[in-house]
Formats: sequence, C-alpha cells, structure tokens
Amino acid sequence: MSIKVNMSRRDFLKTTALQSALIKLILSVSIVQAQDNIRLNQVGFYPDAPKIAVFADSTIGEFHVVDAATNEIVFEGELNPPEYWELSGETVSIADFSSLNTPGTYRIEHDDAGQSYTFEIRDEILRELSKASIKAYYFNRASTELLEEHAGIWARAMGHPDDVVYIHESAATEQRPEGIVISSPKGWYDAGDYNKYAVNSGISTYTLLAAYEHFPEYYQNLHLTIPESGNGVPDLLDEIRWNLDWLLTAQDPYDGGVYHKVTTKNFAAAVMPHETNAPRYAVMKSTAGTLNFASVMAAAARVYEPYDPEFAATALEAAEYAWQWAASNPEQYYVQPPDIHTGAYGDRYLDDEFDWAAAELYITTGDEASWHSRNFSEIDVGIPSWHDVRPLAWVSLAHHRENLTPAADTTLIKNQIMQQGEELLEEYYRSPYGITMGRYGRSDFVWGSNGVIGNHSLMLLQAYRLSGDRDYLNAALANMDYILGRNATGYSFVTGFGSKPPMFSHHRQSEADGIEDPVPGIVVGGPQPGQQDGCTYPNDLPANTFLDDWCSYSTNEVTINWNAPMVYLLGALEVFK
Ligand code: G3I
Ligand code: 9MR
Repeated sequence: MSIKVNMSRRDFLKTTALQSALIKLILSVSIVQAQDNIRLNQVGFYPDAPKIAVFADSTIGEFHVVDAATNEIVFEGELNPPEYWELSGETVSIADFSSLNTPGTYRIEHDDAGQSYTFEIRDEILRELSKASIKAYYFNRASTELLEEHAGIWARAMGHPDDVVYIHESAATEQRPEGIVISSPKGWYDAGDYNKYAVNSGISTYTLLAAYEHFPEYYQNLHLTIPESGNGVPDLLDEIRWNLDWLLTAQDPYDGGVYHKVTTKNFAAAVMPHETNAPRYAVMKSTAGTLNFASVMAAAARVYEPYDPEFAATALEAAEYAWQWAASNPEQYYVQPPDIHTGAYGDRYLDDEFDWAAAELYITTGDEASWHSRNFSEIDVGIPSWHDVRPLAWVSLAHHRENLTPAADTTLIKNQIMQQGEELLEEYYRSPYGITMGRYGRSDFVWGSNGVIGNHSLMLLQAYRLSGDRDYLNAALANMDYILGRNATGYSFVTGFGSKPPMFSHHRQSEADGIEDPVPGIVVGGPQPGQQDGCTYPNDLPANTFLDDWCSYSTNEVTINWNAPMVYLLGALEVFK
C-alpha cells in the first residue's frame, strides 16, 4: 500500500491509522488461523508427562517451543510424518516435545504454520479444572439459590422448589393416584434443560461416587467453596448428597419403584430457573430408572458409611427395595407419554442395568445371592454410557476385588478390565491424533462424544490401577489433551478453560443470565455428525461437526453424565500425574 504525497496531515494520519489497523487485522487473522491449525491442550502439561501438539494441513519440518516471556527458543524438534485421519478428513502431524519439562509458559512456532496458543508446564496444572468440573454440579443445583459467596458472578435466585410435583397419569397407582402432589426437591438439573432424570442421574452420580471411593485422600483435601464446605464431610460428598437426597424422593414408598423423571411437559424456554413455573410431574416408574437408583444407592451406602451411618443404612434399604421392584417388574421399559416432550433416556435393553445393580449390592452386602443372580462369566465390559452400564459393574468389582467373598472370580474381573484397556490402548498407539477416539469408528462420535472419550479414559484408568503400566495413564491424559484442544475443531471443549473455549453452550442458565462468560467447568457434548438440531454446520465429518452456538444442542449442550467422567479423569490425573 502506498501513501499519496499531496494529502493533508489529517488524511495522512487517517490513512496511516487505517493501514496499521489493516496490517493488525491481517496479522491477527493469520495468527488466529495458525493457532487453529496447531491443536494442543490449551491449559497445559505436567512437567514429567508426555507433551504433544498436532499440526493440521500436512505440515512438515521443524518446530520450536518458545518461552512466552523471553521469546527464547527452549526446544527444537521435527514433526512426525503426516498421517490421514478419516474421521476428521485431515492429514495431521505430531509434534512431540515431551522432554521439555521446565515449568514455564510457552508457545509453539513453525515457519509455515505460525504459532500456537500459549500453554503452561507445571505441577498441579489440572487442579483448578478438577475443582471447577465438580463445582459445575453446584451451579446446576435445583431448589436452591446460589449465593455470591459460592457462585461469584453466576449467583442466581432459587429455581424449581419441586415441593409440588404432580403424579402423572403414567405413574398413577392406587396409593398415589394421578394428580396428587408429592415433594421431590433438590437434585441437579440434567443438562441445559431443567428436568431431573433417574437414568442419567444413575451413571453420573455413580461416577462421582467412584471418584471419591478410588481417591478419598485427594477429595478430602479438595475445597470447593459450596454452602456445606467446612461441615466435616468432603465437599465432593456434600455435592453428591444434593442429588442423592432428590433421588430418594423419586422412589415410591409404597412399592420401591422409581419414577423415570421429574419434569415439565415441555422444555422450558431459554430463561433462568426461577423464571419457569410450568407444573412438574413425576412420570412413569421404569425398570431402568429403578435399577440405576438401586446401583447408586448401594454404592452410596458404602461411601457415606464413615460420615453418616444412618444415611448409609437408608440408602442400602432403598437400594434393596428398588431391586425387589425391578425383579418383579423386569420389563417396564420407559414409554414417553404423548403429553410429555422432554428427554426420554429410553433403553430397551436392561440386562446391563440388572448386572450393575447386582454387582453393587453384592459388593456392599457380601450377599452371594446377588452375585449368583447374574452370570458374570458371560458379561462383557465395553464403554460406559447412560444406556450401557455393564462396565460400571466391572469398575466397582475391580476396585473391591480384594474384599469380595469367595464366590467372585477375581481373575475374571482383572482380565475383563485389562482386555478393555488393551483394546483402547491399541487405538492410542495407532491414532494420528494419539487419542483413543475412533477405536469404535464413527460410533464413537455420537451425541455426547466428549462423554464417550471421558468414559474411554475411565476404563483406561482402571487398567492402569490394576497393572501400574503408565501407557494406560498416558492414554487417558492424551484424551484430556483432546478435550482441552488437541482435537479437529481447535476448541477447548470446557467452558472457562483454555484460549478458545465454548462461549455459547446450550445451557439455559448461561444463555439467559446476561453474563458474557458461560458457567465454567462444564464440558460440552462435542462433535458428532447427526445434526439433529437442524443448525447449519460447516461440514458433516464425525470429528468436526461441532458448533459453538446455542442452536446446537446436538454438539454444544452440557450434561451431568458428560462432566462426570471428566471429574473422575481430572482427579485421577492430579493423583497419578
Ligand atoms: O444407540 C444408537 C446406536 O446403535 C447407533 O449406531 C447410533 C447412530 O446414530 O445411534 C445410537 O443412538 C443414539 C443415542 O443417543 C445413544 O447414543 C441416538 O442416535 C442419539 O440421538 C441419542 O442421543 C441422546 C439425546 O438425548 C437424544 O435423545 C443422547 O444420548 C442423550 O445424551 C441426550 O440427552 C438429553 C436429554 O434427553 C435431555 N437433557 C439433555 C440431554 C443431553 O442433550
Ligand atoms: O433444549 C433442549 C435440550 O435440552 C435437549 O437436549 C434437546 C433434545 O431433546 O432438545 C432441546 O429443546 C429443543 C427442542 O427439542 C426442539 N425445539 C428447540 C429446543 C431448543 O431450543
């Protein structure tokens, strides 16, 4: 661009300002693009752990790592040969700078690709995120106001007292006919929506209980600044209790069956919780909801025993009552009534729910009848999800293997976990991104794919805990890198963490509160090609179909069951790093 010599000073200044703005714009655009093309954990790395960035666009040649404060080159390396990943349609190359282990703040540079976001190397790098991922549950509490001293700028009024919940026609019994009122307060909102679902509560609450059960000392020292902090009970258990208290109210005291959900008839508009006052209903008792309840209560009975034996006894009794109901009603599949339009969590295959509940009851009570009620030598492992809870039975059995009665086959238990771990590890070695997503092909990229990778990691960590082989741990850590930016979209998928986090998640509170930053510590659903919401996506590749937009509830919503494995993973990484 040239400047005309005969222009006035004012015009000259204007032109120069324009030019420099243009130059800045061009520079910033190219930096943004470059940052998007170098995918790495945008939060950072533990000093002694593997450190990897992934370059898009078939990049080759040398890269270097630069100290962000001094601009000094502290590491030089060569990109690995590019490889094609069919699930993202990209050819990517890995930059490995694992041997850089001096704490500091850095960025990566490459002559063609430009520079990455800055990141840190330090001890306890995931500690704040570990806390925030649990605090997310506090932010989703129903039936309470969030005070500024706990919630900061996200303080809000109480929503959904749920002391008036109507028995829906589908749930009517002689003792509790249609339209009578029960009280069913507390609990966490499921997700971006404000309803409470027993099935999804099952896996979510269990996974948090497992985090505590497996790493009690870590959580005894993790302070979350919630209303119960300082009451002598670890904050994580206080938070879980909020949901257990709700779940207990979802059991029909007359027969032990559990309502599938407490819900409005339709999804609320994008308003704050206290701005919705549509009636709430307890809808149909289901075998799936009841068995999830039984499993969680049986596990809770163990975990709360040292802190509140009375509650532990109540939980166990409730679990056994639920089990009995399910045994006499094994095929009450959830059917969405015609006037109810909220989440269905429908599941027509319930063997896994029976397996899981039997395992939890057996572990807690030592009653061999529970073990023998299922044929464990025929039960697979797999990856946990709200509709496949078999693996959770194995997770609990493996953790308790040394205290089981002789009926249990501890070799089988160990082999099952290790086989699952090895299956995932193969993909970690093979994957162009160095992650386990893609082990089960396109089907890893379903609605809630970030929950899928979280649960891959949960299983990898069980294999690590049994074998001590750090490759399993490193694979789980790599999956956390994926969540925090080493993925095909270039986003860190957790609100409030990383340089490019989601800002417009499908979370009603975050959408409605008028605060720029969404409620932090929440992982969004993640890429998947279904496009069930009808939004306009840039492409339909499984690992790339993602939109940071309120519109995108199929990729950008949040839920308690996707955060839970992330909570577990973060705690485990902070313990084992
Ligand atoms: O199981 C099939 C699998 O066999 C098939 O290969 C695959 C191909 O698409 O689909 C699988 O089913 C998917 C199912 O989840 C299980 O993963 C469906 O396509 C998919 O549409 C379905 O999505 C569920 C979604 O609700 C819609 O029902 C999500 O898992 C579930 O997390 C989500 O849950 C919602 C609640 O209903 C309401 N609250 C928010 C929450 C999160 O969005
Ligand atoms: O907001 C709802 C979200 O929480 C659910 O997961 C999703 C799928 O069941 O549905 C969303 O609600 C949408 C509804 O299904 C269709 N109309 C638009 C709603 C979102 O604004």
